[in-house]
Amino acid sequence: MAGTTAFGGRVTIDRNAIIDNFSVNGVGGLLAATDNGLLSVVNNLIAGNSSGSARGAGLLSCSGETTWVTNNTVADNTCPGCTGGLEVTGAVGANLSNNILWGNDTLDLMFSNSSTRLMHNDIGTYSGNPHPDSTGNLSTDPLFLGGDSYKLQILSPLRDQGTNNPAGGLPETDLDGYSRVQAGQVDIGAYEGFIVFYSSFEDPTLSDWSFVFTGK
Ligand SMILES: [Ca+2]
Repeated sequence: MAGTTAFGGRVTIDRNAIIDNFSVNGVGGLLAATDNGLLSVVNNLIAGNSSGSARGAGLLSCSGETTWVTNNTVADNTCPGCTGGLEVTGAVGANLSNNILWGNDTLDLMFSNSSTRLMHNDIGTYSGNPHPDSTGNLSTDPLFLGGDSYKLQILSPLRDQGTNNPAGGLPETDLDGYSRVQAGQVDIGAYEGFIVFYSSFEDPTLSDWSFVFTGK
């Protein structure tokens, strides 16, 4: 999917892969804003986007009802000389839950509203003062599968570390359409991992990766 722009009213950005876009003067990935409705950004992969002068991953601006940013993976976006990650701005504090913001240029996340709630995210670096209710956040290598995949390795520290009760509720599926909440607790990021079967049930160290499936 190409870079996305949405404005006004209720805005829902749900289950998109926004990958490898470039803008000279605008944001690289996603630009979404509203001044009179709900802004909901759920289950998206925003990766490898680049901007020459704005934000690599994108900009979310909410001055309407509220903003839910839930179970997204925002990684490896760039912007030479500015923020490669995601900027969240606007008059209403956003609720960011279960997101990965990792490996972006300079800053992974920036926000200015001190009502912004950070709940169970994995964030490399950020700028801003979150709401004191913020809890459960990590700052650790997600252990992506690698190559073109931003799914989690089976031993990722982000497995089962999300909140099952984020603001706005959990989506029913992950980005691939698989049911959310495997193993009783939601994973952080756009993909919910699960194990189809092990190559050897007696070997929990999973030495044989060729028979281990994660997500798909
Ligand atoms: Ca899980």
